Amino acid sequence: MPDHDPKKPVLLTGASGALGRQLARQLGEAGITLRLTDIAPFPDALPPGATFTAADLNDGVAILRLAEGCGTILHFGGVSVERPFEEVLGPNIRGLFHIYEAARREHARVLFASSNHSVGFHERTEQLDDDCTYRPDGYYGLSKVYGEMMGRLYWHKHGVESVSVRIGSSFPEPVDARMLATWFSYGDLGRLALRVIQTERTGCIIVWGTSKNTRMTWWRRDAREVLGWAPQDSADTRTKQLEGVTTNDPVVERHMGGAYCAMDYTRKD
Ligand code: 15L
Repeated sequence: MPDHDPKKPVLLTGASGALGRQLARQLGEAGITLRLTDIAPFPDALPPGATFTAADLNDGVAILRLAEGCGTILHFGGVSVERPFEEVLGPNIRGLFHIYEAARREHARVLFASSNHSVGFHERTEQLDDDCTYRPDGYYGLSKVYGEMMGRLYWHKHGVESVSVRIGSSFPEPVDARMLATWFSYGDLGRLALRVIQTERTGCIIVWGTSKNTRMTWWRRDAREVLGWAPQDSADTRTKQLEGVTTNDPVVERHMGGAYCAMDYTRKD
């Protein structure tokens, strides 16, 4: 397997989304050469040395071309909330295959933006490690399980390295009681992405994407020491203001995935 080269360009998919824009800014400031792509136009000024090319994840040839010469692919593209199956299928299932095929051809590493919704139906009283049972809470969460599994397939069969980050809630600030556990600051996300680019060898690993939230913890062991990364920010400072910000839906409040679990929920017992 060729050595990972952190100086090669980095392909960032989903660059025009909320997290993509944050990463473009932070990684641009860190001197990373970025190749940005999204189906939607990039709304900000391009970071120095960066290029933007509009592309659909369904277009395998476009993705292969974009990845040419890249050492890392930060995959934040695709459907990022619960949607009907047919809408998830193209970008998140076929598109993910295109990303991993490109990584295989370029011997590139993948950061896969996975989600807490891959394990959303676990109850909030549990403490999960990275090897816990998958419990997707919708078609979106199911596509994240598939993405993590795709990483394993390409690792065992082709030696493609990947870091699946099970992102909690990455927003400017925590806004409700659930986010006292799930909040992931933009700064912690950016520093994690930088370590994924710079680490010599990662293998195929999973990291919980949350800040240093100690007031409420659902997620424990993972492979972060491989990256030498630890979160610095915390939702703890907002505990008093947010602990009462809950819903009156027992399905939402019982499960880690919150509102996603309650969408189209028809179980009676
Ligand atoms: C996600 O995976 C979504 O992309 C984001 O919009 C939030 O809903 C987040 O999960 C969350 O669970 O808070």
